[in-house]
Amino acid sequence: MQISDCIFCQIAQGKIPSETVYEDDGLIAFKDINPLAPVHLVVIPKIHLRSLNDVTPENEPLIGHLLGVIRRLAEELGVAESGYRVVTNTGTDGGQVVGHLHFHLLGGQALNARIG
Ligand code: D5M
Repeated sequence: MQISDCIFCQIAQGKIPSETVYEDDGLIAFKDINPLAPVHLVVIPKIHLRSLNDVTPENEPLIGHLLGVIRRLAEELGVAESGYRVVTNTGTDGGQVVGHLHFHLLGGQALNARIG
């Protein structure tokens, strides 16, 4: 697949619209198009990494920043105290559909074991 065909790269570049809730130089967070919970965000690094398997030591500060942003978003969206789930599906067996590293932030209800 060409990176130019990557749907999340196109969202990061503003070429495809999304319901963005947070953006900075390194990452963007937007509402999942097919929400599985009252709060369901997708948080991605803007650089194209196919999955967690692609993360190198050089990318680790960015991923640490991403997790910090998720924590702050959980607080802002009012789910921090009640609880939430962060999921990154990786590869075929992990159920990854979009081949650009992304983290799901799910919350706003009691999550059963299958959600995410
Ligand atoms: O999940 C990929 C997730 O990405 C899935 O929950 C739908 C979401 N998705 C796909 N396209 C869009 C757009 N255009 N906007 C918002 N959300 C989107 P995974 O199974 O982890 O690969």
